[in-house]
Amino acid sequence: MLTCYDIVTPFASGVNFTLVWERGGQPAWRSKTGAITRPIWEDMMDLSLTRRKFLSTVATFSAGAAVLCTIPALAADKITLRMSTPATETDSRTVALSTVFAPAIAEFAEYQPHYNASLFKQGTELEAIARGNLEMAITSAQELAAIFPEFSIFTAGYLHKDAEHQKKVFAAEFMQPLKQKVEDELGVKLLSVMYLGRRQLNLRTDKEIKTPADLAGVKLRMPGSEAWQFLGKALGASPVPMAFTEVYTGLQTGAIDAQDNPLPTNRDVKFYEVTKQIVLTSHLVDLNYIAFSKKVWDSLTAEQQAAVQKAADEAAESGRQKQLALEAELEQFFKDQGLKVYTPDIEAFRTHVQKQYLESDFSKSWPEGMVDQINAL
Ligand code: KDO
Repeated sequence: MLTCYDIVTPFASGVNFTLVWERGGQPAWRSKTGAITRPIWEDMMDLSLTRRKFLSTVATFSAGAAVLCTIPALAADKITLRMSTPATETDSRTVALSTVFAPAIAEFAEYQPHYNASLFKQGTELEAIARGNLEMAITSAQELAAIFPEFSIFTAGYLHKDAEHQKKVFAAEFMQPLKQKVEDELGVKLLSVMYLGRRQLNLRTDKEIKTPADLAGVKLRMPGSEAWQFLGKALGASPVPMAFTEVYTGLQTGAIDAQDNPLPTNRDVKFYEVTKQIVLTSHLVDLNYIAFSKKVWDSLTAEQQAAVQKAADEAAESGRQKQLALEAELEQFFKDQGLKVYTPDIEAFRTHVQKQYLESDFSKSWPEGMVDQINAL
């Protein structure tokens, strides 16, 4: 129990009460002797009293009574931010969150990461946040597209140019209504964009892949959602849905012939141990968003919100720089592991993939003129 301040209440003038906040409980009035305890809402008629309202109440009352309130005792009552992801704890994005994001907000929040989809299955995190069962996730445009079809624009192959372009798109004016919709309708705030990297094809077979036609019949694992499956098809392969955490075994047993992920991911989860080649298609400059519960966001003070936003942006930047550096050096690493690493006919892939997207139902949901706006950035 945290004892706070001596204040004179407007409800019991002349009587000196101590306002107490019980950890995980409710604020209450207590007499100097500790004899009377009654919930504050009996006085305030406010059943939805939050900690934030409690603080402002204290400020109001104390101003009237000219008694100083000190807040520090309440700082011990931190919020918990559970974050669920299929990624490992050594992934650049998760490292950035635990080493940059978490310490920056440690004063008022306890960051609690859960890796390898150990808390929520890949693709179910947004719903978990919406239901109040999770506070944070590293989500994808493909997952958002399953709820808001217009997000499929960011899942289209060969659209984003590079990491900087992703940042500009996320910060662009035209992005605002989309972010707002996710906030209003799902209760999820997209804080910042994280760079996952250029997705490359990674096969357990050694047949050379030069054009989309060479992928005919290749069982290419893609994550579960429709937008991901479409990308696999657009590349010319036969897409197979499979969770990220099952891919290594899928490649090892031959349940799938190939998977696609950026080079840093391929190294992080050791896909090179069970594959023979990496084809540098760079078919998707992939991103993730730092997703944050709107309900939790609304419970924070303006200063705390600013701190969370800043911490998220700094973590995203730190992760981005690490991924870029890794991408630059890993080609040699895979060659040293005995894999073939080569560039196919990129123009053939680009033309094939872009045509499929423009002719698809996905493109019908894209906001008018947005492809041009993205290309113009
Ligand atoms: C994957 O399942 O292949 C993928 O790369 C999809 C991404 O959106 C993201 O979920 C990622 O997995 C995980 O964070 C693991 O790196």
